[in-house]
Amino acid sequence: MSQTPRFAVVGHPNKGKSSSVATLAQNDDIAIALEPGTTRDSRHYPLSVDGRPLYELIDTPGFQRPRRVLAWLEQHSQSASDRPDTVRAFVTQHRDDPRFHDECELLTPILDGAGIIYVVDGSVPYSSEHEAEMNILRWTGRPSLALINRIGEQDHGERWRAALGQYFQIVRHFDAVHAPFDTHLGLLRSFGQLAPEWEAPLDEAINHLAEQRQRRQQQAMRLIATTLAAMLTRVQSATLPVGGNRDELEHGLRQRWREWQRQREQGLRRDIEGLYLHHHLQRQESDLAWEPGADLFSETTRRAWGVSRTYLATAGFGAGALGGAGVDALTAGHTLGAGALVGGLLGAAGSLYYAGKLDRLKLGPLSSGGQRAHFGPVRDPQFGYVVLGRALEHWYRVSHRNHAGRDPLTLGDADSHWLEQLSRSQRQTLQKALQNPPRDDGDSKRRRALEQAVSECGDAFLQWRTQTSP
Ligand SMILES: Nc1nc2c(ncn2[C@@H]2O[C@H](COP(=O)(O)OP(=O)(O)OP(=O)(O)O)[C@@H](O)[C@H]2O)c(=O)[nH]1
Ligand SMILES: [Mg+2]
Repeated sequence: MSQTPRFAVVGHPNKGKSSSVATLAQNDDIAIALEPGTTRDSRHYPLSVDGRPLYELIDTPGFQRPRRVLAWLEQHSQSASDRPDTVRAFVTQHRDDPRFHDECELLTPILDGAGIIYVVDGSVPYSSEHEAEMNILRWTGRPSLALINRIGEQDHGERWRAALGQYFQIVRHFDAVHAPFDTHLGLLRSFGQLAPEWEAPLDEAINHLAEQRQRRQQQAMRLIATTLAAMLTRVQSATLPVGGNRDELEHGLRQRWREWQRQREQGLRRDIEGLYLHHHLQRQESDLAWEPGADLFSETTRRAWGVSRTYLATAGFGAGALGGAGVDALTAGHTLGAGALVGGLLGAAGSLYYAGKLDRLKLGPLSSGGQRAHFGPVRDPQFGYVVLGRALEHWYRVSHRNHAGRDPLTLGDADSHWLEQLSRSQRQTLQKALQNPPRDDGDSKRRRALEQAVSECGDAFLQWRTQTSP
């Protein structure tokens, strides 16, 4: 029997059952709420990769009358050998009894062959009121694992562990909202230990999920590179009629150019969220803003930070701001703490604001009279760093967010210190790629160069966050 492993997630009301299902099934459609009794009926949530189901989780309502149920079972059982049948008989007899609706809902998938995942809240003290439901679950005779999910601050995990260990084959800690991806995989490995026939499919599931995570990162970096190319090369055009007001036209084009950039960035955010199956995520992020006077490579900023021109150039940044001098040409002494300063410089100026140079309005003749006016593209590669930093921060947060999370995703100013993880040659490659973005779909050499540079940035960002996060 090579069935997809199925697990019914059961427990007391309001202990994080739906949260555990949402995270492990990567599904943010599932209702999660502070009120007990949010889940009324059992629902199946398969997790598939490339259309292939790997395992299935079943969200269930919480136990309502476990003592009454256990009393009934004890009355109707002759010996330990008939206990699973007695549970089945209970469900058959009470299926239409509204008093036991929740118990019948949660027991049915278990009787149909699902494994048991029993969820408790480890932040509240253990109490024996759970014993009736744990007994009922034991009576089903199905493979079982308990999860200690801490909803609040306090930790009563040890007492819980002592009690749960008497009823369940395996006991694990799992924070459905915050557990990192590796912990999800570790938990799946534990599921595989519950029954011999589940081991191979769950090992396979783990491999598929790990590969999928790698693939998603590559896809995300490609999406970011494509967006960067579009934003760096954007030209806004319009027709200036004979006798039209040039300043007015330029002002209008500038506004439209900025609005287009904002929309493009928002589109990227949604694409990345879609890639990671976060369809209902609420995001709070300041729009990309253009602030006069925040020019990162202005003389004032440079002096304030005590950075030399040589430093800026050798660190691989700001070559564009140095009168177009090629990065390769500049190799002068750079014994200073280059990385730290670059990070500091970019970080301090705030990643939110961009105040670099835009081409002025360009005008060309039209055969029908009037002139064709073009605004953009942006010329300062600093713009690329701002867009890239914001995009990587968003990608990191989305890719590390569990599907049980219901808090809005708040993105502040991105910190640019991740740039320090790049080697000097990687910085230069990045700088070149941002200065020479692909201009159209056919520009494959430049496109590949930008994709490669962004992909290295993704790894650097990840490395940096792993070092800085607790
Ligand atoms: N901080 C934190 N909160 C959690 C965690 N798990 C659940 N919660 C919160 O606890 C509350 C209940 O979570 P649910 O997942 O809806 O619980 P449930 O067991 O499915 O509840 P019912 O369906 O009502 O029985 C929600 O407000 C969750 O956000 C967790 O691991 N950490
Ligand atoms: Mg629920």
